[in-house]
Amino acid sequence: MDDERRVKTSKLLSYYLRHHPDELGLTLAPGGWVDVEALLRELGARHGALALTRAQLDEVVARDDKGRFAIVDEGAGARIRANQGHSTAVDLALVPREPPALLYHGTAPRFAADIAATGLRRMARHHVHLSVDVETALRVGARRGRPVLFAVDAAAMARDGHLFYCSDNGVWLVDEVPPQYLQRQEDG
Ligand code: HQG
Repeated sequence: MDDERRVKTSKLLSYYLRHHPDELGLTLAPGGWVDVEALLRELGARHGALALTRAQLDEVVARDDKGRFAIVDEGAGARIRANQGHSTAVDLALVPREPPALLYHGTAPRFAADIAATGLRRMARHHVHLSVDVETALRVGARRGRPVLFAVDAAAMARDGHLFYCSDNGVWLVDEVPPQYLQRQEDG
């Protein structure tokens, strides 16, 4: 499968598995899982040009640049999910974990003043997304132009009772980051 089609398919999977499973007549089971066969059938019915074989789906999942999806293939039929990033109501069955002392968030200049004043909010997603390293955070922020970087004092937040989760693809998730735990980093 060429890169363009893989990326297109990954975006389509994100759309349905994170945000609009209902549009394919699918319901996310706890953990965000759906039946692979049902997904392939419904995708084929609605997006003929992008119809996928199971092998092609496996390739999209395996080669996704951010590990956005997981497939488990055991027992009663294979299941697939998006590892994080949902806006639709789903219980991802995440288990709280102790975060690294520092985490990072990259964003756009136009949001920086609000964030510094009111903290990070989860906006349309289930959680605020944080990165383990500066480079990843800058890449997330650069989706919206020149990135602005905040460091998050995750150790202090954890001490103060905030729960952190880590998705299977290494994104740290938290309900909110109040402004006192944020430190805007100098622009590089
Ligand atoms: C901003 C991508 C104003 C926040 C990435 C962000 C990530 C505020 C935007 C994942 C705010 C929300 C998530 C406040 C937060 N005032 N703006 N108080 N609090 N914001 O896309 O973290 O490709 O929901 O800074 O790699 O940018 O989808 O979050 O700019 O992992 O797999 O509101 O999405 O992954 O935007 O990105 P998003 P995000 P995927």
